[in-house]
Amino acid sequence: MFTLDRYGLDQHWLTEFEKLSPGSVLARVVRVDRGEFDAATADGIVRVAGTHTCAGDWVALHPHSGHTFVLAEILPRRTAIERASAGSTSEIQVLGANVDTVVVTVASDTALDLGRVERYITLAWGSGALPVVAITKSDRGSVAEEQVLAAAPGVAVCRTSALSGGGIDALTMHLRGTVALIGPSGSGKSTLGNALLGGTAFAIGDTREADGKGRHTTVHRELVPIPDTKLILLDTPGLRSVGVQGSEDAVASAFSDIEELAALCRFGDCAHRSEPGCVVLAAVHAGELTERRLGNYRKLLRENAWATSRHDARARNEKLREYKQISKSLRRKYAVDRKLR
Ligand SMILES: Nc1nc2c(ncn2[C@@H]2O[C@H](COP(=O)(O)OP(=O)(O)OP(=O)(O)O)[C@@H](O)[C@H]2O)c(=O)[nH]1
Ligand SMILES: [Mg+2]
Ligand SMILES: [Zn+2]
Repeated sequence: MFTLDRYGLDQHWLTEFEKLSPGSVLARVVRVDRGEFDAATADGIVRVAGTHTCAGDWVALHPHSGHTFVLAEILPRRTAIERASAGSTSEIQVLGANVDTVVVTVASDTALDLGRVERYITLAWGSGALPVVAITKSDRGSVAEEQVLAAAPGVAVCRTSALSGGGIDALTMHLRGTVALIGPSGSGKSTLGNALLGGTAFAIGDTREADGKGRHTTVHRELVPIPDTKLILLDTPGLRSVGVQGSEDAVASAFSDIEELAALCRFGDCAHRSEPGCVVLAAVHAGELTERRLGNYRKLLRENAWATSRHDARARNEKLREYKQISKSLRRKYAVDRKLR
């Protein structure tokens, strides 16, 4: 039987839904296309017209003519994976909503890019979900696991092979609720998703031998329940860029080792550049912290601050436009009033 339990329905969502006006239908967004989306309801998957939803959202739908539905409301998100999109716009893109675990895939068959791992981990912490690293394709090479561990303090790191099935059970032990797979194109997200599902729900691409880059096979974010478990997978397309935005806390969580050291520096406002009694620099000199990681920490903090100010500036501009609009219409009204007088 089809039930919403398979899509993670719990008391929280029932309570939120009950606050809404009666007559609507509770559903979870499983896949979004332009202006439309598929949603799971208690009676099965339905196609809905509506925008601004994201895979994983819980929504209220209004029955429309025939068997179609329209979006009535998006229930407040418990977590959201958000990135600052590339380019000059200050848009924030939601990659997944109401996710409990974020699996960051790091492929064994491509050069290890620790800076990129740190970005994904920051994105994951910022979502409010718990990050886990899956080192994929372990049958095709090995990455320096201790380097990955150092780049992701406090995060479980599992070595997996979808080909041999190795490490899949160990990874499953770290998963809870809705599980988003994020990572570069070609890093094996969809293949890992299929291994976790024990079937083939997600399309798999091949890797260009020349540069090891993926082909951007997955184009939709899609939610699929794992049979006989409480887990729901969210496969996502590989990202070309991962802009960090919105929360200093996310950077602090991703670099908790540096934050802990910084708390011990002699000066409260230590910039860890050349200050005496700097514990962060001492760790670098002792070889306990890499210069690279410290540099990336600074970079992500800067980037985060910049994205936040850009976003605030946009919000200010919108407000300003609104005021201008109001004062324009007021002026017009007064002009009319004067003429009438
Ligand atoms: N040998 C081996 N190959 C794997 C493994 N996992 C993935 N691959 C291969 O890696 C390539 C890319 O895998 P995908 O699962 O499509 O990668 P993806 O991360 O979903 O990529 P996008 O959808 O483009 O973001 C495919 O050719 C897979 O067969 C693995 O565990 N072992
Ligand atoms: Mg894919
Ligand atoms: Zn310092």
